Amino acid sequence: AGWLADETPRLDSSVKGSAFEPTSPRATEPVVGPERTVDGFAKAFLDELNFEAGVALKRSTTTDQYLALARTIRGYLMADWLRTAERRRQNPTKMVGYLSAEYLLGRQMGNSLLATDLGDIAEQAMTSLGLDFNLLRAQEIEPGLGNGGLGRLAACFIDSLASMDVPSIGYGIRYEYGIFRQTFEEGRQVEVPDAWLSLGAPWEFPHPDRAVQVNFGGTTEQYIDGDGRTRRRWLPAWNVQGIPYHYMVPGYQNGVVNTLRLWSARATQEFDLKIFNSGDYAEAVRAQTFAENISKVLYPEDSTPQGRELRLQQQYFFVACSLKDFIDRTLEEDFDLTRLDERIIFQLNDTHPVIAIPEMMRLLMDEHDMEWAAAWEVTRKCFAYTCHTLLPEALEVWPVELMTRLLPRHMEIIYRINEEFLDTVREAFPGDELRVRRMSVIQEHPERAVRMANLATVAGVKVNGVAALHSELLRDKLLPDFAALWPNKFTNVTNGVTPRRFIRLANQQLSTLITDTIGPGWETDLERLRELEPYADDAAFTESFRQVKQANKDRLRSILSQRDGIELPEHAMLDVMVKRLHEYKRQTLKLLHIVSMYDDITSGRVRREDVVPRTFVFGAKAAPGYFMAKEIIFLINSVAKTIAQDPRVTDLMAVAFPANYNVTLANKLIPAADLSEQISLAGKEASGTGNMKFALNGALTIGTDDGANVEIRELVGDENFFLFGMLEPEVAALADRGYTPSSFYESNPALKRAIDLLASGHFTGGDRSLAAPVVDDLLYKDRFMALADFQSYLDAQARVDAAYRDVDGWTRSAVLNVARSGFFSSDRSMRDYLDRIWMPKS
Ligand code: GPU
Repeated sequence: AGWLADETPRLDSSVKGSAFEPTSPRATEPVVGPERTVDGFAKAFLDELNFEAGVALKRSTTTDQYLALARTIRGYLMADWLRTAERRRQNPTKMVGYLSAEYLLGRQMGNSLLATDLGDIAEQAMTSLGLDFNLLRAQEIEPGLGNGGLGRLAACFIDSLASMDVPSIGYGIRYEYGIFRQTFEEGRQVEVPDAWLSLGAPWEFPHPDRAVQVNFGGTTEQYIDGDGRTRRRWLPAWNVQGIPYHYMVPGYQNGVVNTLRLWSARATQEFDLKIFNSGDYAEAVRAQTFAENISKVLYPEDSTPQGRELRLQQQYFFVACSLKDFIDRTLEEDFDLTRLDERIIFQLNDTHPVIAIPEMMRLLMDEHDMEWAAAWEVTRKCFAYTCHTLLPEALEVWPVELMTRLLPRHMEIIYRINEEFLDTVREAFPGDELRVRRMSVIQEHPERAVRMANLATVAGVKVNGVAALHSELLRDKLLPDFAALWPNKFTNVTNGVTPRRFIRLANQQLSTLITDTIGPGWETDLERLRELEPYADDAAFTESFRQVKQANKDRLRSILSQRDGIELPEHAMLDVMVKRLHEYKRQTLKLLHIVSMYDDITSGRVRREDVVPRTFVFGAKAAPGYFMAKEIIFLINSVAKTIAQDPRVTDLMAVAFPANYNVTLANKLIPAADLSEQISLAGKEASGTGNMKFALNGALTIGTDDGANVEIRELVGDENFFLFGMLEPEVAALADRGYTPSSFYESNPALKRAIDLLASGHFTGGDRSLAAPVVDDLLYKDRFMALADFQSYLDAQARVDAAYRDVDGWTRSAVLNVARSGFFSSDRSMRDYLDRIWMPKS
């Protein structure tokens, strides 16, 4: 009987000791990694290749070799990983649970080599075996489990948490297909599925034995429990299981390896058993496909959720798995759940995981026997909410009809949370029913729906924006009623980026120059970059700095030539705009500048010798259903092609739009840039994080007074930043007066010429209709006021040209950008979250 029981796979990890192995003497036995020598590495590599993959070196493919190399490197991290986990378990303290539907990790190999400081050893070992190390590294398909800024921020944060040895765990979804691969056909975006797992997945550790069950659908009912209490329970209609996949999150050379736990959906045993019981094999397999769809693909909308049922299923799926996973962990130490907040703070990365709030209530009440009041008391201490937007269309709302059908018990709980909350509002603001309606978690029009941001704000200990300006606008414009009720709930944590990936890995030459100048250690103490300030006037240093920039440009030229067949001029200012394609980010404003420059040259309005040659680089994916974004991509490609074929301008300007901008390409592009374009309409970009990466790599910013640009400019100094455009209050005032873009077109000759040339069909093979969607939108709608900021932008670009002609002045500014941007390390962001939100010293 024992044998049979052991062979039955466990469905439910609430069985004690199955989700997390109990501590035993065995668990503390020392784990010894391979020897840290070239021979030791080569031997470990051959062991992986021969004994794990079953391939002889002589017969192995590049893929075999890449996989063996990856597995060898992770072998060196293993002892630290097990030790970190054991240390945390022996000394349970409050942890950070980062809940995020997206992690835009980027390639793992380089980061793991950096964390272990094994780069040289690995390279020599591969060379000793006659293998091309860089070719193997290039095999890795980056895990693109995120759309853009929000997902990349999550990846930077977990990197910092590990590098700072903060007890923490990241929870998310293991999408089988990440963000689509972008290709261009005749200048138009075509999406290709991102089968990132197809070559094998050497960085992940599946744990099917630790599966968790997740329920959906059905109804609820009242019943009397054993103690005679009236209670409610959920009678779900169907379920799936979540299989955890563990990823190592290595700290920077500190012996710490944290865990990222991503969930993958599988059909439950119940589905499998139906295969035998019903005899309807095909139906059972179909059901399995249905279950597995839940983690099949990342939704490619950035900041504009589409409200699809599968997306709500994804959100609940990963949140339910994660909460159960964590609660089981605390139960292992016989922890009293009424004190759960002493063990965890869950950070909600935007509204995507906010369904965790009613799920926590359900777990505590329905599964752990707590009363409403006690459950609410602890739940409201376990969550904090980060908002990443100001666009009203980006705030998620879920129709009550859908919510009731998919998660009926949660809908009941949300109603009750709302009832009690609205009582509080009525008490604080008697007779103000308009306010009550505005603040309600349930919206009535255009359809009854749950406002996830309101729910998060009601339940969260804190609500934060992601840059100083954004947090202010969030408090005063997006959620002012909540700020009036709970002024102390609102706070700011300015975003940051990890210097390990975005300086050390991306810009090795600059890193060496920095270390040679100020000594080591700046990678984990980025404010130390300040020590570079005096060198802004040091001839030898600035000469080296310029050489580094030129080397990065040369490397980029060769990458774009090989990767995309794009040939770029050797000496030109490199002007870069890389980010998701979105109207509020205003790629069209950049395009108008390019067209205007082209027009000035071709019409002879400027003398050729007065032109500062520029190379413009775009990188941007459009959400597949976002019509206007795709038209803008087409128009940029059309302009790029026309310019490349016009001998009147080819020595003075070039436009490159490499397809499939991703983390890997960002790492090559950003270090090469001279000018960083951050030109969103003021009040629309919550923060931006690309802007920080550029500044830290010595690019100057041309930007609006928006998001983190505000703080970048404050730190680097006005004279090292090209500010233009309306300020947010001016934008608001213009919107109130009524904005008519055509009046700007009529009254500004340069703008009129640029738009007329675009509209003429000059860039679209003579076909005016191809440019019309973008041009007409600009002339008659222009929701993000590109025309209103056009002249100011052109003026700022003229200042850029003048500044760039002064080589020494420009280099000085670039150095100061690096020296003064240490604030934008994600380590500092994590410190701020710890001090202000996660572990405040009350
Ligand atoms: N952001 Br909402 C996303 O990348 N995706 C989203 O769905 C939402 C916001 C971005 C903001 O647009 C950007 O300004 C910010 O820097 C980033 O999140 C990280 O906070």
